[in-house]
Amino acid sequence: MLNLILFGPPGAGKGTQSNLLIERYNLVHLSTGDILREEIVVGTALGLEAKSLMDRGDLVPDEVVISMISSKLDNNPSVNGFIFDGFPRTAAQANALDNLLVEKGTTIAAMLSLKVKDTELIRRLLERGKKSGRSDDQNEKIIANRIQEYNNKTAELKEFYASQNKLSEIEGIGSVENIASKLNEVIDTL
Ligand code: B4P
Repeated sequence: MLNLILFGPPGAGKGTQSNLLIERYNLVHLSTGDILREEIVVGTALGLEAKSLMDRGDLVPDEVVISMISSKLDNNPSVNGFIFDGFPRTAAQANALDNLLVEKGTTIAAMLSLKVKDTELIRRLLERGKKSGRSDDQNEKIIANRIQEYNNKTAELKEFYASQNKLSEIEGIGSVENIASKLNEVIDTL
C-alpha cells in the first residue's frame, strides 16, 4: 500500500493537492476536516460537538478524529493506499495512526510537508472564505488561531516522521501544477 500524509499549516494546499494525488495514484482521500464538515451538515452529535471548536479555529479532541479515521480504514479494506489530509495533527494522533496501520500490516510511506509563509496562508484562506461559506475562513483572528494551533501542536510532527526518515519538505508557493509535479517527483522515488 502507498500511504501518504499531506502536511502543512491551514491553507498550505493540502486539500488542493490531495485531489490531484488521488487521481494520479488511485488512492483514497481521508480529510478529517471534510469528514467533520459532513458530520456538521448531517447534524450528528459528533458534528454538533465539533462545530463550536472548528468555528473558533481550535482542534477537535483526539479521540473523536482517531475513531473517525479508524472506522474509515476498516471500511476500505482493499485499496491501493490512503492520503491522510489534515491528520495527524497531534502527537497522540500520530501514535494512534502508526498503531492502526500496524494492525492492518502496513505503514506510512512518507510525510509530504508543504511550506508556505503565514502572510500567504492568511491571504489564501480569506480569499476562499469569500466563496466557501466556511466561517473559519472569514475572520483573520480565527485564521491566526488556526495557525497558532498548528505551530503549538502540529508542526512538531515533522520531527516524528523525520526520525523515521519519512519527511520530505516541499515549497508550497507557486502554481498548483508546479507544486503537484514536485510532489509527484518525491512520490515516484518511494
Ligand atoms: P481542514 O479542513 O484540514 O482545513 P485547512 O487546513 O484549512 O484546509 P487545507 O489546508 O486543506 O486547505 P487548502 O490549503 O487546500 O481543518 C479545518 C478544521 O477542522 C481545523 O481548524 C480543526 O478545527 C478541524 N480538524 C480537522 N482535522 C483535525 C484533526 N486531525 N484534529 C483536530 N481537529 C481537526 O486550500 C486553501 C486555499 O488555498 C484554497 O482556496 C485553495 O484554492 C488555495 N490554494 C491552494 N494551493 C494554492 C496555490 N498553490 N496558490 C494559491 N492558492 C492556493
